[in-house]
Amino acid sequence: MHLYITYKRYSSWSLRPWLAMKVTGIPFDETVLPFAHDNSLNNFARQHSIPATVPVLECCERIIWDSLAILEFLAEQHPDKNLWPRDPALRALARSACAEMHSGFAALRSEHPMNCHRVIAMEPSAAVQADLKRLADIWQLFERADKPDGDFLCGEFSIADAMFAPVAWRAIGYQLSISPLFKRWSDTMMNLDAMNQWVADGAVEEWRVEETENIGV
Ligand SMILES: N[C@@H](CCC(=O)N[C@@H](CS)C(=O)NCC(=O)O)C(=O)O
Repeated sequence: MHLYITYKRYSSWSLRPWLAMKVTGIPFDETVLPFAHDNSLNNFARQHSIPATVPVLECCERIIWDSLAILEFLAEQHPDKNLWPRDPALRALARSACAEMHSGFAALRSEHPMNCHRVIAMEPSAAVQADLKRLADIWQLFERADKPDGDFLCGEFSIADAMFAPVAWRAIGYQLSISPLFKRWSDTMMNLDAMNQWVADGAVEEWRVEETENIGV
C-alpha cells in the first residue's frame, strides 16, 4: 500500500488518510509530491489519468484518489480497524459529518489554510464565524449521540477524527475559538503520536509556499 501526499506543513487533505492509517496501524509507504515546486504531481496524475491532486492511494494494482474515497476503501479493506463506528446510527452521523466536511466549510478552508508550523492571531470573518458555529453544532450532535467511552468524536478513533483533524490545526494556528467540546477533542488529537509525527516530518521539509506563510501579515 502506497500513499501519495504533499507537504506535511500545509496539506490538510493529505493528513486525513495518513493519520487514519497511522493511528490504526495500517502499514504503508509514502511519497511526498511537492506540486508547487516541481512537476511530480502533474506527471503522476497524467500517468494514471486522475486529477492532479493528492492524496492518492495505490493498492493491489488499484489507484484510489480523493481523501474520502481512500478512507472508505481502507474501512472496507480493514474491517477489524473499525474505521467507521459499528453502531449504524453513530456511523450515519459520522458519515454525514465527514461528507459535510468534505464538501463544506469553504470560508474556513480558504481563509485559514492549514499550516502546522505557524501561529498567528486572526479575527475570523463573518463567513468563518458561521463555519465555526457550525462546527460547534456538529460537536454538540456527537456529544448527544449514544457512543462508546472515549474523547474522540465517536468515542473511539474513527474516520470522523481524521476528516476533522486539520480543523484542529487551523483553530490552533489562527487562534480561533470554537467551543469547550471542540477544545477537549482538539487536545485529544494533539496528544496522538501520529499528529506529533506529522508535525515533526513537516518541520524537516524545506519547501515553503509563500502565499500560505504570508496569510494575516
Ligand atoms: N477533494 C480532494 C481535494 C484534494 C486537494 O485539493 N489536494 C490538494 C493538496 S491539500 C492538492 O493536491 N492540490 C494540488 C494543486 O492545487 O495543484 C480530496 O478530498 O482528496
